[in-house]
Amino acid sequence: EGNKKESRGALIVLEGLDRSGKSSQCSRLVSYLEGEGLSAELWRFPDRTTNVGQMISAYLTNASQLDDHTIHLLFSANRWEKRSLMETKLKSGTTLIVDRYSYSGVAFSSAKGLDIDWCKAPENGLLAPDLVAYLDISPDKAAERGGYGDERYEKLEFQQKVAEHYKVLHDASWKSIVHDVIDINSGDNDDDNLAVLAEIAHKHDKGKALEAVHEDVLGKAGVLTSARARRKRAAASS
Ligand code: Z5A
Ligand code: MG
Repeated sequence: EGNKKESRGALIVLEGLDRSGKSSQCSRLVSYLEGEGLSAELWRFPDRTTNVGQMISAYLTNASQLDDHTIHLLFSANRWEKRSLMETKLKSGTTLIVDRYSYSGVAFSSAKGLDIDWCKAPENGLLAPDLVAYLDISPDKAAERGGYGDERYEKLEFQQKVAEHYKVLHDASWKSIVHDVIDINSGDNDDDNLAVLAEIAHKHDKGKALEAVHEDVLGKAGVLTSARARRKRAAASS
């Protein structure tokens, strides 16, 4: 029993604006963890392979129109349809590195003007991440990265609103997230930061029971201190 609990995988979520580098960092992290002999898988939301995912994809590519509430619930349903597989994988010891999760759900829909509590409600009961790392990039800088594609949300003005709403989430309920995760994305110290994320993956696979399903997924993020921040602290105290 005790052993089972100790060997569960960690649930690690990367969040951020379009082009913040989530997909790049997620796959680097998975390779890194595999290199350390850990079982790790890369997941992403939306998962466009399911029926619900195809409806989402059609909406994002402007092939269909949907009411804002409807698409919000579809994004959430897309996570719910994956919940039990997610739980099985984690309990069997696989660490999941997830590219976007509930935080995107709330930030994007509330950026359109939907009530934030209404947006959070359908996320209640999904599995709580052990860590949410927010890749903080300014919308302008993100836009410079090869320009946006032509999906529905890929416009500077809307990304600026989304950034504000991620910040609202952070201030209101993401208290435990440490901002300096950010420099995972800065180019320098990149490998250090991967190591920090990996360390958290290791720590959490021995940590709390997965049964600790969150009441409110938006209030239960883990803490990450980057290698750079730790060095800064060490330098200051010596
Ligand atoms: N959405 C929602 O509304 N509700 C929900 O519940 C969920 C999502 C889950 C589709 O998401 C849309 O769905 C998304 C949110 C909404 N809309 N927007 N915006 P998606 O996951 O399919 O799309 P995305 O992740 O936002 O787009 P992306 O372009 O894949 O971004 P990324 O994964 O963060 O970045 P990347 O692919 O790693 O890198 C982007 C480019 O930047 C690429 O050319 C890289 O080579 C470059 N890059 C990456 N890192 C760097 C660094 N460090 N320096 C320089 N250049 C870099
Ligand atoms: Mg991506």
